[in-house]
Amino acid sequence: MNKIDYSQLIPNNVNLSDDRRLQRALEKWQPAYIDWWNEMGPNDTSDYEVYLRTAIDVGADGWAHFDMVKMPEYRWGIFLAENEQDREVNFGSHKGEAAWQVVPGEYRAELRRLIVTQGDTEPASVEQQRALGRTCPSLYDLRNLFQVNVEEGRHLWAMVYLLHAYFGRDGREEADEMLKRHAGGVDKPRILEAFNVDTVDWLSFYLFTYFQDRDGKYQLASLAESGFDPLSRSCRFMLTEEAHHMFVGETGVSRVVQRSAELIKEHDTMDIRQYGGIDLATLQKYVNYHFSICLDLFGQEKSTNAANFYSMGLKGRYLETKIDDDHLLGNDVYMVPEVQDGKIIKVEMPALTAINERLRDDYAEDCQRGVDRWNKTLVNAGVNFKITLPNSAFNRNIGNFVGIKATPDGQVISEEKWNANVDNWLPNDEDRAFIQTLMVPVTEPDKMASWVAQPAKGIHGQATDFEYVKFH
Ligand code: BYC
Repeated sequence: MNKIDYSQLIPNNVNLSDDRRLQRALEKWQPAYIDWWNEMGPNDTSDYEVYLRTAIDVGADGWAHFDMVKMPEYRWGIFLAENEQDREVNFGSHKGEAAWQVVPGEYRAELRRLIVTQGDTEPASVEQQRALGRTCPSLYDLRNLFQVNVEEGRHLWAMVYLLHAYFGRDGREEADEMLKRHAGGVDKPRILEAFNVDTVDWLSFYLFTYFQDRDGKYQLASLAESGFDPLSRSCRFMLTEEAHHMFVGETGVSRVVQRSAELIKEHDTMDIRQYGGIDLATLQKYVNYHFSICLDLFGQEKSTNAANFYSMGLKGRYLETKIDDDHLLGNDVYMVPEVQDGKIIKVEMPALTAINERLRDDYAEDCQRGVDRWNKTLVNAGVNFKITLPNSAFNRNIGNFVGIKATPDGQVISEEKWNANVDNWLPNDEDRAFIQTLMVPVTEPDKMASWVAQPAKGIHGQATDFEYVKFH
């Protein structure tokens, strides 16, 4: 069951050929997907040969195969993680029942909505990043960008499979809509706001893959707990791919920090823009921006949607089965931040309606770990600067802090004070224009742009000067 069948038009490990109707429907969607890739995917890259990994098996060991591939010929397919014998619904009012192999009729709308929201982000990110190839800091980075892009494409396939296989006609319609909404589209934008902003420079790309893909990790992990088993298995395999995206982000920022530290030491100044480096004050502003827009992706602090998804057994908490409680949350409470009398305080709320907030907290804690590692690089280099994550009230557009102006360290301030200081906290036009000046393509093997250090090692045992992308 788990072996991937590559002899099929659509590689899969779900025995697609046993279900002719489904197979035909997906084979009809495939050309539309390829058209979308050619139109909305990485710009002008159809002839490039890229050192890509492809899934060959969903088992724990060595699922990946590496080869030079033209991206439109990448074998996108449908891969579910291995079946877990006797899996149960592990939380909510159906706890203890056998996990569902078909959609529970009474929760159809909610489940479809979750799958559509998740699915929508995947092609969105490819669209957001489509122009980056023109300004890659190295071939190594270019290859990583394309790897991320093809895997986001595959994640769309994962959600489209669920829609086609389990939701009939309206599922197929939703799958079609996935290719019609576009990041930043005027008429049909993507569903979640952070997926409507173009990723216009590589610093933003590293921060996107660090912060936004990490939201992906936490959302997928919560959906991997789902009582709807096909969704759980889809997300479990997606998580194995997601890990590489966050690696690209964490090491990307880390290489920026390292290079900035070198330039600061070499020239004995924090003002390293003139030497082709990214000053740490600007990096901090980018961190503030990306972290705050990603906090919005977790929804409102108080959410009856999230409570319902949980009680229905559709979307759990992060590592649900490892949490030591009753998994019903009938009487539990959780501390949630809000503004009272001009101060940010934490108040008790029923844990059930605070599910989004709990996931946001788990996420923020995870984000901090990488920041600590970047700061260690600065300490080791003898640079006196500490990168910090802004307070959760800073620059928020969803939930309790909408309309509140707060400093990165969590002081509630007036609109005037905000306006007077916002240029110190968030990237302004001049910062973005400066970062753009650094975005000159570097396409010789083993050469690196001025603002980022070499990676510690190459991909899959290859040397760093390996020709990861061949242009034709
Ligand atoms: N933007 O009860 P609430 C990834 C709406 S990233 C716009 O808090 P809920 C990836 C909400 O729809 C992971 N609207 O909402 C990363 C609701 O509307 P209604 C993506 C928003 O449902 C990088 C109302 O506000 N996956 O995979 O609890 C590259 C009330 O809000 C937003 C998922 O997100 C927003 N940010 O929470 C590639 C998982 N937030 O009902 C890929 C699936 C809230 O009043 N989605 N609203 O009309 C979910 O679990 C939930 O839908 C959300 C929202 C967590 C997003």
